[in-house]
Order: sequence, then C-alpha cells, then structure tokens
Amino acid sequence: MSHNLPFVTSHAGEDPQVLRNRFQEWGYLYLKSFVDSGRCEAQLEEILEATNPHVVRPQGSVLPQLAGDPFYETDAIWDEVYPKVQSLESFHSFFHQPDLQELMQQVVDDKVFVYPIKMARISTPRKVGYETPPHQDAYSHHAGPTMAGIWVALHDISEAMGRVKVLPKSHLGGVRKVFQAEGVGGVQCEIYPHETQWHVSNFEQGDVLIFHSCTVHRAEPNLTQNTARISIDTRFCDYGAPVFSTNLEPHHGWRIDTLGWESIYEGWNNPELKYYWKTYPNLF
Ligand SMILES: O=C(O)CCC(=O)C(=O)O
Repeated sequence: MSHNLPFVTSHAGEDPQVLRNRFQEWGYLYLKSFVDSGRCEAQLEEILEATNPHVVRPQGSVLPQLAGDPFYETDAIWDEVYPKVQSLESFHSFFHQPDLQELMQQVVDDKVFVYPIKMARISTPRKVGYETPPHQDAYSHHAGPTMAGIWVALHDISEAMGRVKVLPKSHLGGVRKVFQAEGVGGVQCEIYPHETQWHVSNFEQGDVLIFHSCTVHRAEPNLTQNTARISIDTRFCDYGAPVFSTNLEPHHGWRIDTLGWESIYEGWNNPELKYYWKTYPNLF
C-alpha cells in the first residue's frame, strides 16, 4: 500500500547551490508560487479559449470545468482542441521567460537549453485509469541524467483534481524496465516493492515542480465531478547535452496530421522562437 508525504518545499531566491543539492538529494524541486498568478491566469485564459466548448470556465468559477464528455490524450476531443492549444505563441514562449530560464539555469549550473517540445495537460474527470502512469522521462524523452522536466500549475490543484506526484530519490537507481500501460504515454516503469512513499502536495497557482530525468513521477486520477486540471510542462538540459529528435516535434505532432511547426507558427508576432533549436550543437 502506498502513501503520500508532502513535497519538500523550495523557494525562489534560495542559494542556487542549496537548490542543486536538494534536487540531487530528492530528485525534484517544488517551488511555491514561483510564477506570478497574473501570468498563469493569462495563459490559462488563452488555453481555455482553445478548449472551448469542451473545457470552459463559466462566470464565477475559478477552476476549469468539463462541459461535455470526458477525454484524455489521443481521444477525438483532444485531437480537436490540442492543435489550437499548440498554436498559442504564449504557450511556447512561457518557459522562455527570463525568470523561468534563470531557474532552470540554476538547476543545471550552466547555460540552459529549453526543449522545443512543450506540453499542456488536461486531466478531466471520469477518465480514471487513463491518468499518466508512473514513468521516467529519461525513457520517454530518450535523455541523459542532466535533462529535467519543469511543470507549472496554472491554477490551484487540490487532491481530487489529479495532482502530479513523485517517488523521492528514485532517480538514484538509474533507468528502469518499462511495460505497456493504459493512460497518457502508454508505458509504465517498474516500481520496487519497498517504494511505497510518494511526495505530493496540493498545488497553488504558479507552483513549479522540477523533476530529474530518472525521477519516477505520475499523475493521480481526477476524481472530481466536473473540474478539469490544466498544467503545462517542458524539458530542459545543460546547453550542449544531447537532445533526441522526438523532442524537436510539437507534442502529438507525430500522430495529428494538422499539428506541425508551420501551422503552429502561423500568426505568431515574434519570429525569435521559431525553429530556435536548429542551431543547437548536439541533436541526434
Ligand atoms: O501532468 C501530468 O498529468 C503528467 C505530467 C508528467 O508526467 C510529465 O510531465 O512527464
């Protein structure tokens, strides 16, 4: 039987060496209220315009609400709304903002490379069993030990809403065997019998979770009646570390025909982030 303990908490402004040591000790950093609420709200609003009419925020509601049938990644509704989410310039720029880049830089202790692949997660109720199973990003993103994931809560996320949790110190054992599973990503990694204690807390808007490429993490099921959980994430590494080609495609671009960089870039104002990785020195 597994049980949860709260995340070990970090704060913006802590000594970068302290943050790095904590990251290497536990395999993750959980930063409270790192991203300004206004920025999260603005990003959430734009995403909700793209998910309308399936996930909306009715007048008076703070949290996104599922307005019709539940869905998960690869369902027809997902395939309808996700290209619209992926087309948002603000969504692709989010992790390139100076404070987030500086945070990633502190973790890698070097110049940072933010992966082109940017993910939005929409966890709806009534899809129990389809939440992201336990996995390691080293496997999913074909990456080495200096890659990490960065995940941002765009609104408060309570226990019932499908939080993301981590298996503390699981990065210390390297990359594990995987087997097929239901849920986002379709694979699950091995969990050893003694690994029963997970770390998780209720998120507040703007909280940031950073996880080592070998840290096992998973999503909890969304057990609410109608509330959808929306978060965004990407991957990063020290500049020059090898980056595998699948991370250069838009998320789900490999299976949704209309989802490619050309269509994503249509209508963008700032050309700076278009194909910014083309000059990266270590793509494979
Ligand atoms: O947000 C989620 O549901 C899954 C996040 C995750 O597992 C990941 O970013 O690798």
